[in-house]
Amino acid sequence: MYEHHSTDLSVTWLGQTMPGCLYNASGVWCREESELEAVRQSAAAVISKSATLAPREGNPEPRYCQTPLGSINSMGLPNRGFAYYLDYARRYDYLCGKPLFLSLSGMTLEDNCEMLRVLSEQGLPAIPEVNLSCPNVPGKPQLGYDFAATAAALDAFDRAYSGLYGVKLPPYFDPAHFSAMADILNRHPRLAFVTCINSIGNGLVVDVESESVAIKPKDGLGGLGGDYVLPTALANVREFHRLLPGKEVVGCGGVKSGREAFMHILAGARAVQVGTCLYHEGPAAFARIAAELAQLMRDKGYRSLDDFRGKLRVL
Ligand code: HRO
Repeated sequence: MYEHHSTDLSVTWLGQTMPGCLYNASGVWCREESELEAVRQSAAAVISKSATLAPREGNPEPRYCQTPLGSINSMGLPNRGFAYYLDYARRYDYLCGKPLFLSLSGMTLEDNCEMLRVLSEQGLPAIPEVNLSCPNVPGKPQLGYDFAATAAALDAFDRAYSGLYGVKLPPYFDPAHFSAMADILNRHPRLAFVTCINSIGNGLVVDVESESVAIKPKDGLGGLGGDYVLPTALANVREFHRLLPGKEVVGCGGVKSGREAFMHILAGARAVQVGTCLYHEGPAAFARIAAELAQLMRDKGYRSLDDFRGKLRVL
């Protein structure tokens, strides 16, 4: 006798329940309203392209390249400007049950605070994810690798914004860095989630045939995504899940099927973002990955994500 239980991929966090666990990684399929709406139709939540106060064209092309193992990009923050995404957030159908996140990546701390103040004043249900980890603006280091500057930025965010918010972190590679960053993040009760990870910054893809780099900005240096980053992403998700009790971790990095989504949740992720795979496959990726995750859960006898979230075994 088989008992048939429905598989439940819904996620309750930030005071709401979303219908699934998958959405886009900021940067992918989210620069234009048409793209944001396509994500809203097919994913469980939506996040917009990292916004600067003023619109930006971004870096010269070619600035994105697909490889057999993933992607390299140096987009350089092309975006419509904060007012465009704010206007989208004003008109967003929050009753659809899919949270809207606004990624913010001001060129200065003051720009980030200005955007947060405007969001605070508007009292919209949209949730900020402040990007501390853009690797691709020439001359601008990733804030998340400067611990003192990150601590000061979070203090300023707390003053500028009165609601719950999150940050997008760069990947870390040493336990000393996980623990130093966690100590800083833990001082901020309204910092409700961290998204791990942004692309692995400043990789170099080389084409043997042409003896050339693959993208134009920064003489070919760019952020890596896809298969290259999965184990690094999982390490960051697992470590921050352990080190940030009471906060949520959103997994991002190398998700291209139900199996990688499962790995992120097993490592502790509350929700899972899809970047490189979404870029290559389009929004149909969400239904495919969700169906694969549900099948894997049925095979294992799991009925909800709570049955295995954060339960990765060690030897
Ligand atoms: O626009 C970009 O070049 C970019 C950003 Cl902001 C980011 O946070 N991560 C990334 O891989 N590319």
